[in-house]
Parts: sequence; C-alpha cells; structure tokens
Amino acid sequence: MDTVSFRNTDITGGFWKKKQEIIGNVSIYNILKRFTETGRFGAMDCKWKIGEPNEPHIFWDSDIAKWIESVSYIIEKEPHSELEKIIDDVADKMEKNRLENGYFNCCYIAKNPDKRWTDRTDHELYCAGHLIEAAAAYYRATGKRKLLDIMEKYTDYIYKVFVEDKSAEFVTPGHEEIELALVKLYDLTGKEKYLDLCRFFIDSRGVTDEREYNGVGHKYSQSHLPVREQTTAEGHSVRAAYLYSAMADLAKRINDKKLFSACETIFDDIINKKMYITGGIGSAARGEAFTVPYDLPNLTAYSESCAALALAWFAGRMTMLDCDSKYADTVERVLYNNGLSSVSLDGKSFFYVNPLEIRTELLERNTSQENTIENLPITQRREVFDCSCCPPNITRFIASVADFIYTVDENTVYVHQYINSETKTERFIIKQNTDYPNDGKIAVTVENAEIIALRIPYWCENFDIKLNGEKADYEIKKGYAYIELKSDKNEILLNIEITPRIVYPSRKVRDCIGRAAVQRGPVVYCAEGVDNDFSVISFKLSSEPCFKTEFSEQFGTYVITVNGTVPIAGEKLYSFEPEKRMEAKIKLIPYFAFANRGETDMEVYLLC
Ligand code: FUB
Ligand code: ZN
Repeated sequence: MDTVSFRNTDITGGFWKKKQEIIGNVSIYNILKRFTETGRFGAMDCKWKIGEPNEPHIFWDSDIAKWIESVSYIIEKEPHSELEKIIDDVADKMEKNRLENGYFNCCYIAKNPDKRWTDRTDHELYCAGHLIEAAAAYYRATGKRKLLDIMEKYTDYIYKVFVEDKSAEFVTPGHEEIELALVKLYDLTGKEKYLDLCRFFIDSRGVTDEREYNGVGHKYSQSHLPVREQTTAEGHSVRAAYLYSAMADLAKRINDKKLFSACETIFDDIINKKMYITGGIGSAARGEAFTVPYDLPNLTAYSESCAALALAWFAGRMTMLDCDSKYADTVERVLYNNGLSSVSLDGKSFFYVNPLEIRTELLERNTSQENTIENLPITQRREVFDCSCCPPNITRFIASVADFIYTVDENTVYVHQYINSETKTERFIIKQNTDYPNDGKIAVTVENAEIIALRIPYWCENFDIKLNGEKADYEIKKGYAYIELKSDKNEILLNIEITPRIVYPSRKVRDCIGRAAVQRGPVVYCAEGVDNDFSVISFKLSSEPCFKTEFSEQFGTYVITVNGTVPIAGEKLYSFEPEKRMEAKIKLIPYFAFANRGETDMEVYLLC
C-alpha cells in the first residue's frame, strides 16, 4: 500500500481549507518575523562571537529548516517569489559557511567546529535531519537543487563519519529525527546509501553501549533495548515518536516484519495506556516524557505539540503497513484536538504544552515557588519560545495534512480522512465533497478503482452507505467498509451520524475518576470559565444529558450546551451534610479553541 502525497491533492474548501489559509497567510509570516527578531535567521551567517546578543542555540538550524519545509509545502501549491528568495538566501549562506567536508551546523560552526560529533546530546544529527527534510521539500516544490546538493554532500559526510570511519564519539543520535529524514532522501534520490544510513542508526540504537543521556537513563532516548525488542513507548515522547515513525518507514522499505511488529506493539501501548483523549502524548514535564501506564494528569499534562504531531506521523505511516482503523482514528484524534489546539485561532501564536485543565486560582503556585519541578503549564499561547520547536512543526503539519487522506494499492482506494478535496494519482481520480467534521455526509467520487475502503470512525454508532444512488453492499474489515465498484466512475455517499457523546475514561486514569468528557464526532470539547458563570470544575453532568448544538463562526464548528448541576454556594471545607446542588447548563467549546479569549479556567473532564 502506498500513501497518496498531499502533492496529489488540493483541499478545495471546508474546515481544513480555512486552517491552511491561516497557516499560509498568517503563521508562516509571524514565525518568520519572530525567528528573525530572535536571531535565528541571522545565525545562518555562522559569525556569532562571545559577548554578542542572540547566542545561537544547538537546534536553531532545525527551527529554520521546519519553517523552510512548511513554506515549501505552501509554495508548491501557490508559488511565491519573495518566500523563495528568503529560502535561497539561507541556502547561499549554508553553502558559503559550511565546512569543506560538507558539515553544517550554525551553532557548532560559530562556537566550536572542532568539537563536532563529540556530544550525543547536542542535536547535530537532529538538525541535519530537519535540514534534509527541508531540502527535499524545497527541491520538490521548486526544482532548485542548491539546498538539496548541500544536504546530500552533508549526508555523505555523515555516512563517512558514522558508518565508514566510526570517528564520532557516539553511534546513534541523542535525538532521533535524521532516520525518517533519510528515508525521505532515499525516496527522492533512490540512493540506497541513505536507506543504509537510516538502517545503521535504527539497528544500532540500544545495541551499542552509549552513555546515559543527561543522567536520565537509556530509556529517555529509547536506547534501553534493540528497537525490535522494544514493546513499550518510553522516554522523551518526541524523540520516541520520531524513532517509531522511522521504524515504520524502514519496515515498509525493507519489508521487515519484526520491525513492523515492534511498531504495532508500541503503538498499542501508546493508544491503550499512554495517550490523552486529545491525542496528546508524553504526559510528564520531567523529561517531556512518557511515564507509567494511565498516568495522564489533566492539570499538569505536558502533551507537547510536537509529540502529538509525531504520533500522527507515526500512525499515518502505520496505515501504509496495515489498514487497521486504529491508526487513522489516532491521526484523526490528533488532527481535531491536540494538533489544532497547538495554534491560536488567528494563527499567530502557539502552545508548546497542551493541558486538559486550567485552574487560574492555582497560578499563584507558579509565582510563589519558582524553580520547583511542578510548574503549571502556561495558559496563553506565545508567538515564539526560547525552545521553539513546535510552531514550525505545526505549520508543516497543517500544510501537508492531505498526506493523511488516502493510501492506495493496485486497485483499491483506502479513505482514511474525510476532507473536502480533489485528488489525482497516476491511476485514480478521487473527489470528496463534505463539511466534515461539522456534518457527517461525505460524497466521494472515484474513477478507475475496483474497491473503495472507507474508514468508519471509532466514535460512530450509526452510518449508511450508498453506491451510485443504491444502498451499498459492504464488508467491514478492521474498521473499514470495503465496497466493490462495478463501474469506471462511482459516487459513494457515506453518511455518518454525528451527535455529542459522553466519553468515560478508564478508572485507571486517576485524575479522571468520576469524570467524563464530551465529544462530537472527532472533536473533543471543554468548558471555559469565560462562558459559564460558575466554577466549571464543579459542574456535574446530568445522568440524562440533553445536548443542544449551535454553529459558531468563531470556532468554525459547533458549540454545545448540556444540562447538569452545580453546588449551591456556601459549602464548608468539611461538612456532615452532603453537598446541595442546583440545576445548571454548561456551554462547551471545541478543545482546540481553548485559551483564545483571555486567561480563564478550562476543563475537559466534567464530573459525572
Ligand atoms: O530537543 C529538540 C526539541 O525541543 C524536542 O523535540 C522538544 O521536546 C524540545 O525539547
Ligand atoms: Zn515542540
């Protein structure tokens, strides 16, 4: 099964078109501005001297690279000479300032080029990986080779240092990323050497006796076991999900069943024990990491934006190996929740951390106890962070969101995501007309396919399917409805009932005991203080909830009102009387839109 690249698809309207417009018209310019002001673009001159402002950071290259990659995806659809000029300028600087052997890292070259490859924790390979992805994307978008040539020469040098000479002071990257980038470079160039290098890094992880990362143990960088023996998601969650994505990529390219099986076992561990309802992963701030199963606190949820995006990339790759809806369901969970909460509705600012609860009265804890481990997440998005990995990751994710829609094989089209769009591959022409997720009606026309497989989302209770106006015959396999197509051109109407539903988390999730969330289709909801004149944490859902929905232009989807009760004021700290409650209605908004109207309380899980 092959993926259908976003390059083959135009998103022609609806929910994601608007999101892409905001990314293309606002976010990439705002990030450009903030990355310029903070010295990131200037650092590509590699001239920084001690005492000067804007000291380059070990992964500034990756910030620039992800911005280039995002822009490449956008200009591939709509050329833009000024943006190209900025990228060409970066390529010129890299060409001028790289070392003779091809090495480039703006921080090392400015500060200590002779120390290169001495510190596994120092992100050189992570930066190289992002630059490779950027170079491949820019070449595909424009046909310009300079950046690609620079990165091919650099990759050849990395191959020499790590595989041939073994002259670096470590064997595998402390932060995975280059592995999946090497697969992209291999796919673009067809050069086996790049796949071999990816395989070298993946096969060596957890095998060689590398020193512990910052004293936090081998699990932090997934180096505790050879990858094919790993069964649980461990350590820093972005590192982990990038590695798992690359493992899935490699498993597909070399048809490695053991590697695929490790990916599936780890994936199941994530979605069954370590993932938030929003698709967030890495619940602990300490180490930005996975912790033990079911340890999913709401107030202190870390849930880094990059980690959720990486989970979607991992899941998307797994879809190519096995058409089981658990993968595309997970992509969808990220898409409409943690993926989108990462960026403000106006596209200007970003969350790095995505909590599931905000209690403004507790913020004092942050200011009165500086330097404690348990800092509460910030409550408002920011335009840039000192560590600003998330903003340009979100832009490249949304710009290429159509990557997630289809996979195909010789005669079958598999539809994983429902997005209003038009697609042309060498063989198939496919169109989707839909207002999903606001509405569950999806009209798909497909030409030249013999079978179409439609994902029936995990949250769906009722659906029907028509083929060319008649009730369709279908067979459900692993969450997909398979329909045989008898004509060359077919119209399929999938109608999925979308109504608000209550989601009860496992009682093993300590923070959620006695609480439940509300979900409408794939969209998870939350309550904000600004909409409700009582404390949202004390609202209790009725046992016979009556949902009312109303479309909100501001959020681009529905808001929900539901009935329940709130405590009558005046409770004592301790009392021999049970709490008295009165009827109330609570307004819920999509989780992805929280914190767009000033600092206010927020709850995903309501008492039930
Ligand atoms: O270390 C590079 C990036 O910065 C990681 O992926 C994020 O978690 C943040 O720590
Ligand atoms: Zn990040």
